[in-house]
Amino acid sequence: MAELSDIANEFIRQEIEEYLERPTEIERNIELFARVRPAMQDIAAALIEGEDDVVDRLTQQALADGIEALEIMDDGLIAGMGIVGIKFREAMIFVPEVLACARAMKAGMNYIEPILSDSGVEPIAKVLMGTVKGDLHDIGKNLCIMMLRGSGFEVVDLGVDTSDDDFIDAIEEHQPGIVGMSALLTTTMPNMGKAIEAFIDADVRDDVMVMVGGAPVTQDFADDMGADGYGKDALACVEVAKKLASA
Ligand code: B12
Repeated sequence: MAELSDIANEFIRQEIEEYLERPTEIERNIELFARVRPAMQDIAAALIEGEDDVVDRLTQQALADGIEALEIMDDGLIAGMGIVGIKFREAMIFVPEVLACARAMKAGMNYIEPILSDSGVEPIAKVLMGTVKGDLHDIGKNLCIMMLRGSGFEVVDLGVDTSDDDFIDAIEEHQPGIVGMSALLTTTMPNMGKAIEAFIDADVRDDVMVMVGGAPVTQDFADDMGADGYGKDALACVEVAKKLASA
């Protein structure tokens, strides 16, 4: 079993010590960061700090040093984002910090995405994501999309204020395995259930798995509307999508 002192990067050691509380998450992150090479720890640290220019530079450097794009994504960017997700869940950081980290992730992914799409890595599944009709909140949806893409899903982003017809047209056009819907307002939450009913009427419900999320959405609400999955945050979104993709 790895020890905290096995992690070369002092900032990462401090993050684990100061911010992680759940024993399973502490253990998992110690094992992870003790295993990854120091250059990847540095990328993760810069991402956690929201330093997009540093992530940009270190990602380019790592690629120039011959490190595989997949390794940089998994061991640097996603590993760092894992800690960000936990800190956000525990209200240790807030939206502006998460957005800075999201920008840093994007700075690295700008170099990684074209290489991965060229290298023939098969996407796990295709996911359509949209914020439902009447709702303009997209920060959470965009975080989910970023985490999904980072985890090997192909994602079609339908944006905000997505009508039932927009979803249905996109299902017919893109033939995704999974449709993800986001809602942040109690007034727009019911539009998720209405969209599912519209999928049934349009005879496309059986073609897709539906996952839902957004701050006011709960597992009970998801069950009541007949969704196949619910995730409370971007980490859970990836877990749910993986489950639905293999169902
Ligand atoms: C930022 C914000 C805005 C921004 C949105 C900017 C943007 N580009 O998104 C602006 C200023 C535009 C805005 C507008 C409004 N807002 Co606003 N807004 C917020 C605020 C402060 C943060 C939302 C956010 O981004 N959270 C951070 C993200 C990361 O979290 P998240 O969205 O929950 O997403 C996570 C999970 O839910 C999950 N998830 C999300 N989607 C999905 C999808 C799937 C499939 C899965 C599995 C998981 C998942 O994963 C995400 C990442 O971890 C919230 C308060 C709050 N604490 O939620 C109010 C809030 C949502 N807004 C509110 C209101 C009332 C409004 C307005 C009506 C205000 C007005 N009078 O005009 C308008 C509505 C506009 C509209 N038609 O949509 C209320 C809603 C109240 C309610 N009960 O319905 C809130 C709760 C504030 C409050 N306490 O009153 N808002």
